[in-house]
Amino acid sequence: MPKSKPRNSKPKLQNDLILRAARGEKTETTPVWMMRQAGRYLPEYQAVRDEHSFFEVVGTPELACKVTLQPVERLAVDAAIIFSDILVIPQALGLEVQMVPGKGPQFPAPLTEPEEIERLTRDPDLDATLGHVFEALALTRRRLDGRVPLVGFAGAPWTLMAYMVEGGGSKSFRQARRWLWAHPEDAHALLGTLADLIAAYLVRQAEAGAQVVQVFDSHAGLLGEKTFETFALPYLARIAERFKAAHPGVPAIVFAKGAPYALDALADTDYDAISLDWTMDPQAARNVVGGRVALQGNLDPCALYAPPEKIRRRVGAMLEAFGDEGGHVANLGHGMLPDHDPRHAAAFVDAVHALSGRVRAEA
Ligand code: 1CP
Repeated sequence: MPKSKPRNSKPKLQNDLILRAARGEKTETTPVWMMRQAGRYLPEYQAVRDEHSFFEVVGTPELACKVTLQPVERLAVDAAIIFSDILVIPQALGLEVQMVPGKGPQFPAPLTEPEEIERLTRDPDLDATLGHVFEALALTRRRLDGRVPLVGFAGAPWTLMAYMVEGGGSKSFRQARRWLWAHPEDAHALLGTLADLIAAYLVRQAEAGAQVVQVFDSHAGLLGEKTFETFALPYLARIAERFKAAHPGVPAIVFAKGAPYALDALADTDYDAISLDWTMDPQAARNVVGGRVALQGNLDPCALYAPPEKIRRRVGAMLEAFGDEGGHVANLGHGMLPDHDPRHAAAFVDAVHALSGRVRAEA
């Protein structure tokens, strides 16, 4: 039985590998977690989803906490990531988002034209709209009891704008990209509103208990170098600057998927680490960023369809490519997929632990 503690005491962190690696330090072993590590590939997550809708889980701290802990308990990953979604920010701005089974998120009334920006709630009260996320973070931090750090996150301005204008997932996000050329000033106004809110949201997440934060620019790769520099980079930089000014000791990670051309500029922002997708070569990335930032990633999520022995070999190659100078957080190059086998996720985590020098403690 755990000893009882005074209600507000902060339990000591027993595993701070990810905090140190994200700051660029050399660690005894390489920390590992997976984007979308809580989700449909886990039967225990499916069991919760059989009883509750997606946004019910996100909106109920007890349930969000429960599914956040599932991969920590099953897989012994080195970080928990709070169960939520990037689309809670558009919701806080007053847009309705529905999770349609088999289709993903859908906005019944997207921002089809710039005049509709006026429909958004300016300056929403974060505690009133997203208080459930802060409560989930505080609860999860207590239940983790210092086992591993808790990661908070938000979507990046461009990625959120892409969903808000397009109305849902899309291959090309043509409507959202149309805005950048047809209505650049309105696009900048929307991106600025999003950046201010996201920065404030991440600051509050750290106050509530997040010990690392990650900004997901999942659709950065749709932009191209110049467009990224104009419509994504300044807003990503603003978020990091505000966040680090408020929480200098909390590592901030940025994931600009599909945008290798962004590495050099991102390394000059205030992010501590850059997450690489699986198409990026770790050594080439290291050559570009030098010692300016730590790196995270980057096994192809589809490599988890290979047999466990092959996963282990690929993990070995990945660790070698990132080198042994430290400053590496192992992860996938994008999220877990719904038909992944949880045993293969375990093979990935165990291989990082074993091959980077640690013998996994027997459960
Ligand atoms: O039915 C279900 O259970 C819905 C599946 C699901 C899950 C498990 C969605 C819908 N969101 C999530 C959780 C989620 N989303 C997390 C949880 C924490 C974790 O374990 O990692 C995180 C970090 C996200 C972030 C997120 N949502 C991103 C960025 C990361 C990425 O994968 O690129 C994006 C783009 C979204 C939007 C979204 N939410 C859900 C879906 C299916 C999508 C993608 C839609 C699309 O573009 O087609």
